Amino acid sequence: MTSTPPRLNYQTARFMISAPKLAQCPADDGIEVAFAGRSNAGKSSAINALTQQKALARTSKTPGRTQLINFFSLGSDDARRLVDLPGYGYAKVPEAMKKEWQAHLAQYLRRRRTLSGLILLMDVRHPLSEFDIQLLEMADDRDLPVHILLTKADKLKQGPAKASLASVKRQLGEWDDLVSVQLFSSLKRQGLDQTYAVMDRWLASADA
Ligand SMILES: Nc1nc2c(ncn2[C@@H]2O[C@H](COP(=O)(O)OP(=O)(O)OP(=O)(O)O)[C@@H](O)[C@H]2O)c(=O)[nH]1
Ligand SMILES: [Mg+2]
Repeated sequence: MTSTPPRLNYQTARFMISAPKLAQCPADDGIEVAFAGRSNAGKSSAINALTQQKALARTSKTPGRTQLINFFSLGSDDARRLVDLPGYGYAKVPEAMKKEWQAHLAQYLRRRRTLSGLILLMDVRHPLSEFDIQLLEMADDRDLPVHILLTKADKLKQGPAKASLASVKRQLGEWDDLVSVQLFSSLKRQGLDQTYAVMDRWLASADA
């Protein structure tokens, strides 16, 4: 099977700015696709794999590393952006701080007009946490399309990975008009084409 190259050149992504909360984000013009998920799910690794840059988004063995909303722009203007959102659910973070990050994340998801799609990452071995479900509900409230990446697919054999995919699809029953799902591995570069197709659809609109 030959794969069609992505329409947008994701390799041109470059770091723009980090914002602690919605008020400090860049002007709400253009189009954004945001990456959300539990701490350690592989958000930063996925952004690096998709943009073919080793260290664009910082990855870490220490969960909870990405605590800011990080913006990356594509192409020569800042009209199309990828956004690395703070991870949630890291056990060792004090409860008050967790609540604060979740509030900033929720504000971004609810209010950001230019957000045109959400890539929601979940470790293929631990999908659909309580907060993942809350994000799906927030997205549903504003009719925001969500594409789920079941990450670290390389950690499972093909059979169990497919079983996890089928199980998540089944559980998403009520949301299936807005939500799609696939297996993904940054390490093995598995599933990139499928993700590009979704991102292209969200980002390549002429009115950015
Ligand atoms: N085996 C495997 N490991 C991965 C994959 N993607 C990420 N990892 C590892 O998982 C850990 C966390 O990855 P990150 O990309 O930093 O995760 P994150 O979601 O950005 O984490 P926070 O910024 O803490 O929210 C790192 O040790 C990565 O090397 C993958 O596809 N396969
Ligand atoms: Mg990160």
